[in-house]
Amino acid sequence: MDPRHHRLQRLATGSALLFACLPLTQLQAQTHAPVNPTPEPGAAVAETIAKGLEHPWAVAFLPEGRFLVTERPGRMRIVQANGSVNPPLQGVPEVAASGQGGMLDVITDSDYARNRTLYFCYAEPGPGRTNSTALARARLSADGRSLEQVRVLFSQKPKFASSAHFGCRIVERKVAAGKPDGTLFLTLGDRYSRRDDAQTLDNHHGKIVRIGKDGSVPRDNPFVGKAGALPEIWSYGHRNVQGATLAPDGTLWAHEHGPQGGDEINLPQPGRNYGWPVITYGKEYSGATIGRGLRKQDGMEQPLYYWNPSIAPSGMAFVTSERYPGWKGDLMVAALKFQYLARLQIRDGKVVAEHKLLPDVGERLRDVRQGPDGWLYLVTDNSDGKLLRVKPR
Ligand SMILES: [Ca+2]
Repeated sequence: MDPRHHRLQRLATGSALLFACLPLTQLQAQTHAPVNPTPEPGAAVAETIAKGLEHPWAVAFLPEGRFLVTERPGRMRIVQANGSVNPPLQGVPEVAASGQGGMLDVITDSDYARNRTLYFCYAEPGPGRTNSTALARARLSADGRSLEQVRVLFSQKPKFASSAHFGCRIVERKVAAGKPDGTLFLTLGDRYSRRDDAQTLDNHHGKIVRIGKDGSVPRDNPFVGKAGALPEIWSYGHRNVQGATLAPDGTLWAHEHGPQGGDEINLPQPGRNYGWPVITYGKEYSGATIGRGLRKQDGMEQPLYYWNPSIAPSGMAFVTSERYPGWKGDLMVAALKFQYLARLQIRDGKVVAEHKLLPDVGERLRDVRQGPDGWLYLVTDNSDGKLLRVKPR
């Protein structure tokens, strides 16, 4: 192994110990430094609602306590409140189900009770072996058996032959007083081998885009009318964003997979550059530095928080309910790599503590959402995947 890599590792370990010894007030001053997670194996339990789901990727919520779950190989199913799993919905488009690609995120419209509308994203097949992430709108049929009026609102450009880094979280934007503004955020990965594209605006690799619910481009998007820039782009310089949500104040929060180390949380603002691959707190999987090995550069945003080692985050949700004593306002992040649910305490807009919940689930966690009943729900990334409800012990 590269001796420089050993030195970096020693340095990283040294800083982690230093930060662990600092009181919380000083941690806040260390804006971007990771905090040592505190294991809390006894703080929560996971109740199994349903199993036998094949690589479920997302869970959304329907009236009467029902769930809508995607399965990565290309299906969407309703899970009844009692946990019984319906047959797959009819009318789902063909997906490129390979590697990380397939049927990915789903959300329901804020006015679902009246319009039965949902939005979903997936790996959309293109010519040859190419694909890219697409965002579609559909209506659930009155009998709950099929998707109707399926319409693709957006397709990531360019299509590219890769089975990795699709991003693919959807967030309905809400502005003042929780009022929807008629637009959706969609997160898009860099397709793994197109990382440099994340720094140029003539493509959708490594971007977060904002799209009208009717497929239009919002006129107040930051690059509208700018020569050479695609007008859907909201923010850029991202690697692979598999978690995004709105904070209670309406701010967009997102996390993204770093390479080896350097998973990040960002608050993507319009027109800003989040740095990948020019700046990163991670390294190549070989241990080599990425680019010039920079962590900061003018004109590029620092992450709010980062993980080193990487936890491979997927899904995120703020606790806004009263279901969990002491957790209100905390940010929950599901982890694929170390198979735990992270509870991040936020003070003055900064992460001041991280707690590791549910280490005993023993499966990769793909999504975390808070349901309309105030409980947190998870799906596990497994060929026999589960839908779980989190309860305080
Ligand atoms: Ca970054």
